[in-house]
This record gives sequence, C-alpha cells and structure tokens, in this order.
Amino acid sequence: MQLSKSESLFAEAQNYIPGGVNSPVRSFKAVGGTPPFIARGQGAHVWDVDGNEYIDYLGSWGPLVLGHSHPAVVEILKKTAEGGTSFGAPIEQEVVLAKLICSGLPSVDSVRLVSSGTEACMSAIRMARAFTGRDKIIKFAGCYHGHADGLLVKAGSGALTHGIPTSAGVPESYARETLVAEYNDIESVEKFFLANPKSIAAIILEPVAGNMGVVPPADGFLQEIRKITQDNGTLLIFDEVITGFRVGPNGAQGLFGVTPDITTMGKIIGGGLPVGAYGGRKDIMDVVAPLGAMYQAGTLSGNPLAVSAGIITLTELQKPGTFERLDTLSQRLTEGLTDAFHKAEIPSTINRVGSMFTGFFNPGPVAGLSDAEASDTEMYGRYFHAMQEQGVYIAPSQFEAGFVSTAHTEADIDATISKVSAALISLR
Ligand code: KE4
Repeated sequence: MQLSKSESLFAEAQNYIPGGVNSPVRSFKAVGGTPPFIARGQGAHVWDVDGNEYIDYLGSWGPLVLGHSHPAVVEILKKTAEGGTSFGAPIEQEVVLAKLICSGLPSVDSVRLVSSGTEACMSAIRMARAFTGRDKIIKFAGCYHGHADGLLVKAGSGALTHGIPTSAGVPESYARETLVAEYNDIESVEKFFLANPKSIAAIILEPVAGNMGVVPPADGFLQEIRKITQDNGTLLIFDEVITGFRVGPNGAQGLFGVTPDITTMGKIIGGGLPVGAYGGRKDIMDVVAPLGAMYQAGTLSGNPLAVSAGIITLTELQKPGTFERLDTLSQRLTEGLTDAFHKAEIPSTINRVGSMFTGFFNPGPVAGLSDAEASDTEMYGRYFHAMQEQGVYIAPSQFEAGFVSTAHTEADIDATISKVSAALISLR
C-alpha cells in the first residue's frame, strides 16, 4: 500500500488542524500509521489520494447505508443545490422528512431536526430535564452520545479508543449529575434509583451498543429499563443515532418491541449530510420552543441538502426486501469472518445486529464493556493494517461498529472473506 500523498497531506494537515483531523477517531492514533486521505467513494468502494481502492465497511461511521454516491442521492443534491442550499426558513422537505421519521419510529409523535447526533442527544437530555424538573441522568459506561459536556462521562467511541472516558474540560458540577451504570446490568441501574429517589430525569442508552464495539442488549434488558423508568417517573431516551433505520425500518425500538419516550437520531436520516434529530411523545415535545420553555435552535437545522438526502435515503430503504438483503449480506460476511478466524486459530468473537457488526479479538462472549475492553487491541491494530494492505477499509478502533450497505454485493463479501484469510495469515 503506497500512501505517499496521504502522508504529505497528513503532515500538512497537522499544521492547521488538531491532530490533522476533524474528529479524533480518524487520526489512526489507536492503530498507528497514516490515515489514507480519501479522494472519492462509489457504491461500497472508496479510493484514497494515492489511488488505492478499498472495500468500505466504515460507511462514514454509519450514515451511508446506501453506499457512496448513490445515484438518487447525488441527483437530488444537485437539483436541490440549484435552488439554493439554505434559507433559515421552513421548507416543504422538512415536513416530508419529519413525516417519514414519525411514521418509521413508534415513539416519535413529533421531531425536531438539528445538525448532528451530539446536538440531538444534548437537546434530548435538556428536554427530559425540562419536562420532569429533575437534574440527574443515567448513562452507561461505553455508550457514546456525542460530545456534550454532561454526556462525556465514561463515554465510548473515540473517548474509549483514546482512553479518555471522562473528558478534560467537563466541570465536576456537570459530571456529578451524570450517573454511570453498566450496560446489560439492571442491578447497576436499580441502585441509582434507590439512592436518588425522584431525582433522575432520564436514562439514555444505545439500544444496541455500537461504541464499545457492537454489543446487543441482553434478553429482557431493554424491557427491564423500560419498566424501571416507568415505575420511577423517569423518561427513557433511546439513542438511535446509529441504529435508527439501520437495524430495521422501525429502528431498534421496532426490532426489540420496546418504545422509549424520546428517540435521538442522526447519520442515516441525513444520507451522509450533517444531520441529527430528537423526537418523542407529543406531550414531551410540547416543552420545546417556540411551544414551551425549553430552548434549542440551529442555523442549519432542517438544511435543504441534508433533508433531501435523508428523504431519498429513507425512501430507498422502504423498498421491499431492503432490510432482508442487508441482513443476508451481513450474515454471509460475519459467517465468513468467523470461519476465517477459526481456521487461523485466532481467538475472536463477532457480534452482529442487522448490518452493524464488530469482530472482537477476544474469545468471547462480549456482552458488556468489561468484556470488550479485555479484547486484544494490539492484535486489532495489526489486523487493521493487514486489512488495509488487502484493500479493506474497517474502523481504526476495536471499539467501533462496521457496516454493510445496500451497495455491497455478494462478490464484495466473498472478496472480503478471502482478503481476511490472507490478512490473518500475515499476522502469524
Ligand atoms: P455526531 O455528533 O458525531 O453526529 O453523533 C454523535 C453520536 C451520538 N450517538 C451515537 C450512538 C453515536 O454513535 C454518535 C457518533 N458516532 C461516532 C462513531 N461511533 C461518530 C464518529 C466520530 O466521532 O468521528
């Protein structure tokens, strides 16, 4: 793999951008080496500035469920841009996207669009506090809900990757309102309710964890969380920024049959453009300005380009058989990976829900954060680079999810599996 142009660009970037990247996980700090600068993407493939081609399982960290440069997405973006890119005023497409989201997610009577998942989660927490009049929240160690101060406590994703589970710059006064429980451990939640009666505004969680690597909810866990929040007058927030329209047409709440009070979204609903959203029960959403006293605003909220790309993406996903195909392709991939790791006699376990998956360098099971953290991250780093050499682009961290898109073909999957086998041989 020849990366000379990426290397010179990365060197230059570091003169002007912290770490040379606009988001820490992109820096390859966890796996070492130079991040390839991507020149273009098409379908399930990306090319870097040195001309190297990769089969892409990062999918821009989740938004690109249709793959890169989907023709219908490109077409709508061109058409929309010709009419203007932002007005700071209501547009028809906002109503169309809001209706698609409300009809897709059982918990969402009403939805407010914002520009990132961080903004969505930050606003959802503020709304829960405004609605309940309570201050404390419960999150789970290893779950990541963006970088709002009160949520950067024992966070996942890049915070976990770079070993900064509680970020610098977050005042103790903020952090103390955030109680941190253990994913898939209901007793760790119960003790907080016993110690903080009538004080907990909300529980926020990823209904399928993606930011410690993929960790599905244990049987009954989501139902137990739903019950304990109802019993205590606490709101339940599902952070479906990753899982929303990823694990099924009705998100994780549809897949597992548990309806939260509030849902946060992002990624897929913007089709690769900057987007986020929070929505929920009408009585809760009625506290949001201009209706109620909870303030939240945004210059580019409901941006025509993001909204148009989101509409096309959600509409494409509604085509019959789409989620079945994503599941079939993803199963073909993870079965092939399991077989390849087994043949190479490398301890590993693969967690998958729909078209999101993680291969852990860990004999397994990986059912929570402590299991995930016990993975061999040094081996993951070596595997990452071996896969890059083979032309397969995966997350530069053990604590992230991989994604299959509708653009992946059986040929891509089979090629990936043979490339994995070759990569694993090189690790011996
Ligand atoms: P953004 O602010 O990055 O749009 O969304 C924050 C967020 C909220 N909730 C969940 C469940 C998320 O996974 C995310 C962001 N995901 C990370 C990767 N796991 C984004 C990649 C990055 O930070 O560069």
